[in-house]
Amino acid sequence: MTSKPDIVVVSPWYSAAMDELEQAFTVHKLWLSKDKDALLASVRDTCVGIAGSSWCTAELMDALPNATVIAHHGVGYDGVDVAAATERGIKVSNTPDVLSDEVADFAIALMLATCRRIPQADRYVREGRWEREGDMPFTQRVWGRKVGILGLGRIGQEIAARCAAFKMDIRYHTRSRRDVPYAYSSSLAEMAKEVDILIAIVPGGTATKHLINREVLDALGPTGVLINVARGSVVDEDALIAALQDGRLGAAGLDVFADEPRVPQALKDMTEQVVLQPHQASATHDTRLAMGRLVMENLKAGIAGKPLLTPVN
Ligand code: A2R
Repeated sequence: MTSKPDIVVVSPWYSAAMDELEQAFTVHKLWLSKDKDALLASVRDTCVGIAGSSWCTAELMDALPNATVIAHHGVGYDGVDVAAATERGIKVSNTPDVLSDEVADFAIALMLATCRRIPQADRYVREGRWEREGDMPFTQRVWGRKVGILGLGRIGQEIAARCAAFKMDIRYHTRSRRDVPYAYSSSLAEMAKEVDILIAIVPGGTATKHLINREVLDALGPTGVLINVARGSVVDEDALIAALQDGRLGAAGLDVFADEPRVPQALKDMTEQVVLQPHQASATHDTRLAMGRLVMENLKAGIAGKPLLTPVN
């Protein structure tokens, strides 16, 4: 029996997909290791691939000099030092497309939950307030309203298609205009001024850090709703908290945060105007299995010296 290639996995993903990975590779689990340096030293010469769902630094690459591929689990790869990988001749992949519909579904779910106050209404029933106090206060309409989408890539376009089914008036902001039947805004703040709901679905990283700042939040205004399914770094979280506390922003539905899994207490305390989710937009059985399998296929291709299925660099 030929031995299976050694790979190092930085952080885990869907367990059924991890099981399949272990059938194809000898998987060294860095996140479980008490002595990470010793683990890395033990596979320094034999490790041919790196995979993970969170980070990959130049230091890790240097500790595993025979790795030819870094297969990232997730479409956003802001935790991976791609420039360092490219410098070292290491190929990098991510998992686009297979999660686009799932994340788009979730963005719509979060928009509905936030505007129609579904978690709050659930609590209203459970806490006996319906019986004691009568009907709960009215909520905000979603269908037919103006929505602005920050980022109109693979996922953004799926969100837009779903918003169209809700008869919404759709605008978008990206750096370059697209050939789509939606109104383009060259300025994010201008778009925020025009819309009722702003949905963020751009990549993370320095280029998009704090794109949604105080100016944008104020433009969205006291009845405006922010939905973030992009990255926590895209929103200035302090400015968001202040805007919500001051009533300068109406409500927010957040699946991502600046320092996950830690969420500021101020956001947790705002039970009426904020809906919080634990970064779960793509987290269904089917989609996580598809993402895990794509990681595995990229690893196999990279190790065999073939082109990656979904290359980043
Ligand atoms: O700016 P463009 O024309 O390259 O459009 C991209 C847009 N985008 C930006 N828009 C405004 N300001 C920026 N600095 C900026 N940087 C990028 O985001 C494009 O329309 C969109 C990204 O689309 P895709 O690359 O197809 O990404 P996908 O698969 O839709 O995923 C988006 C992100 C992931 O990176 C995760 O962070 C998150 O959704 O789950």
